[in-house]
Amino acid sequence: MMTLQINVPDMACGACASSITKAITALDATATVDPDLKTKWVSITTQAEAEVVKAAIATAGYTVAE
Ligand SMILES: [Cu+2]
Repeated sequence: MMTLQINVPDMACGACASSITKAITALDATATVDPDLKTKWVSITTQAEAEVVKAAIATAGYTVAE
């Protein structure tokens, strides 16, 4: 397991946070996802690769900041 910090600037509300959380738990059911709406950073503890997690967030319709 490792903890990723991913910046998602267009995560605007609880529904966004929920969509992002679902997208990540869909690829790793054991993942812990902690979205912070104020800072727009998502803290994710997961076995999945960072690039795979970022791709899942993008597929859910959100832009991942580099
Ligand atoms: Cu939203």
